[in-house]
Amino acid sequence: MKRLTQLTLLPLLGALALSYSATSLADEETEKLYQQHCAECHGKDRLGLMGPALLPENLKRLRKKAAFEVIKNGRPATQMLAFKDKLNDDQIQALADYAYIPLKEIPKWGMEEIRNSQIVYHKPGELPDKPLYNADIWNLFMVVELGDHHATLLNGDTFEPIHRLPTRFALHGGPKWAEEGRYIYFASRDGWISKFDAFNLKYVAEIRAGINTRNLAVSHDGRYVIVANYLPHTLTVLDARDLTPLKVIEAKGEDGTSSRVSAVYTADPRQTFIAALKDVKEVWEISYEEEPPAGFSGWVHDYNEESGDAHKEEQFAVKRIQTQDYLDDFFLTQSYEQIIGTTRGGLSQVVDLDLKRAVADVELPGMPHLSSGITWKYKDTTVLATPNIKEGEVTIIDTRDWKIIKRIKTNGPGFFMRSHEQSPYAWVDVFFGPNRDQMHVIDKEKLEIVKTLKPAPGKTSAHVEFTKDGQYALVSIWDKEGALVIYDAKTLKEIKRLPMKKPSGKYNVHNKLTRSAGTSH
Ligand code: DHE
Repeated sequence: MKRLTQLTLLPLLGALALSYSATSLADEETEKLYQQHCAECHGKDRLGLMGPALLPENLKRLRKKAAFEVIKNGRPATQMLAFKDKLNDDQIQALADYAYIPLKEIPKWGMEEIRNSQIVYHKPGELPDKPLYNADIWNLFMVVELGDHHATLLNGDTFEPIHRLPTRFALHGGPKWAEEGRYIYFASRDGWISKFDAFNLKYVAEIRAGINTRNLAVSHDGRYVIVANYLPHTLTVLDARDLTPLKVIEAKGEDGTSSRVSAVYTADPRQTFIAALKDVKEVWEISYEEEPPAGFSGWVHDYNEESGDAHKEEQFAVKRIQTQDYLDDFFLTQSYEQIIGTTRGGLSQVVDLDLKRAVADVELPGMPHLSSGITWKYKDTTVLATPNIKEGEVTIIDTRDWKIIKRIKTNGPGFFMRSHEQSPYAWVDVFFGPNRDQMHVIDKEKLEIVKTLKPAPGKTSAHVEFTKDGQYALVSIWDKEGALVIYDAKTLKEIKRLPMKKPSGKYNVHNKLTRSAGTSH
C-alpha cells in the first residue's frame, strides 16, 4: 500500500512517467523562458497543472494574437498573471508561438492507462461503518486548503477541526459528498480522483482519470463518479465503490470535432449528468440509468479494449443538445429542466434540456460566473443571482421569463456567491481589484447591499458557506497565512477565526447533499 503522506511530494506529471517528448522546433531560449515563467503553472511538459495545458489541441479557440495579449496582460477570472513587466514583446511572441507547436507525442490516457493507475487502499466493506468521532455528520465541512495542498474536516457545530489530510496537488472544483456524508471525492487539476472515508479518516481509493481535469460529479444514488477532462478530450465514468473505470467517453461533436469538456454536473431527478463541451456547440446529457431512455444514443466512442457486454455499453448513453455558441460556464436550474449558459463572447442563453433548444437569451454584461449562481424565492417568483468576473455587478434574473430585474453594483468583480434557505442574506465576494478584501452582504428581499465586511484588510476574502441550519457563515481568507472566519449569519458579527493555509472552498454535507438553493452542487 502506498503512503498518502507522500502524495504532495510527488513531482506530479513527471513522476507519473508519462511519455512525451519536447519539441525540437522550439529554440533553446524559448524553452528556457517557458521553464522559467510558465512551467510552474502549466507543467514542465505543457500538459497543464494549475493552469491549462498549452498545446495546439487545447488552444483551438484562442487565436495566436489573443495568446500574445493573454501572456502580456494576464487573463481575467483566472490565476494567469500579466508578464509585460518581466518579458519584452519578442519574448512574449516566442512563448505564444511555442504553445502552438505540437508535442511529438501526446500521452495516451485511455482505459488501460486509467485502470493501471488505480490504487485501492481499502476494499469496499473493509472499514467499520461507525465514525471514529462524535459529531453531527450532516453538519460536517470539508475545507480545501490550497496553500499547502491539504484539507480539514471541520465540526460544523463546534468549529473544531476533526482531522487534517494531505490532498493531491492543486485540487479544483468542489469535492463531492456522497452516502450521507460517509465519503467525499476530490479531483485535482492533473486528473487524480481520490475517495476519502470521512468516518474512518482514511483514503480508500484513488485513480488518475485524466491528464488535465476540470471537475467531477457523483450520481444521486452514489453509484457512479464522472470526471470532465480538458486532456484528453474525454469524460471518464468510474464505479464509485473503488473507482474502477467503467467507461471512457470521447468528447466529440456530431461532426467529429474533438473538444475539451468544460464541466460536468449531476441532475438527480433525471438520473443523468450534464456536461458542457468547450470547443463544440453542444451540451451533453449522459444517462446513468441501466436502460437509457429514448433520445439517448448508446455509443459515442470508447477506448475500452475489452469487448464488455452490450448492456453495459448502452449505459452512459449521450443525448446531444445543440447550442448557439460554445458554453464556458453554466447554471443548472433547481428543477433540472433548463440550463443557463454563458460564453466568453458574452451571449447568455437558456437551454431547455427536454425541448433540446435555446428558449431565451439573457443580456448579461461582462462575464457572469453562472456556475456560482444561486436562487431564492422572491415575491411570487424564484430569482437567480449571479456574480460577474469582469464587472462589479451581481445580476438578479427572474427565472419565469429570464428578464433581469435588478443590477446590484458591487465594489469590483466577484467570484463566489452563497446563501441559505434560512438566511435573509446572500453573500458575494469582491475577488478582483483593489477591494478584494471586501465581502458584500445582500438583503434578499430588498435586493441591495446592506453591509460590506472586511474580514482581513489587504487579503482576499472569498467563498462563503453556511452551516446546516444557516445560522453561521464561514468566509475564507485566501492567503498562505489565511483563515476561516466564522460569522453569525444574522448579526453579521465575527464569532471565531481559525488559521488555515489559503482555504479556497468549504463544503457542508447537508447543504450539498440536500442540494440547497443557496450553494453550488
Ligand atoms: Fe474554478 C469551481 C471553472 C479558475 C477555484 N471552477 C469551478 C467549477 C468550474 C470552474 C466549472 C465548478 C466545478 C465543480 O465545483 O464541480 N475555474 C473555472 C474556470 O474556467 C476558471 C475561470 C479558469 C481555470 O483556470 O480553470 C477557474 N477556479 C479558478 C481559479 O483561479 C480559482 C479561484 C483558484 C483555483 O483553485 O484554481 C478557482 N473553482 C474554484 C473553486 C471551486 C471552483 C474553489 C469550487 C466552488 C464551489 O464552492 O463549489
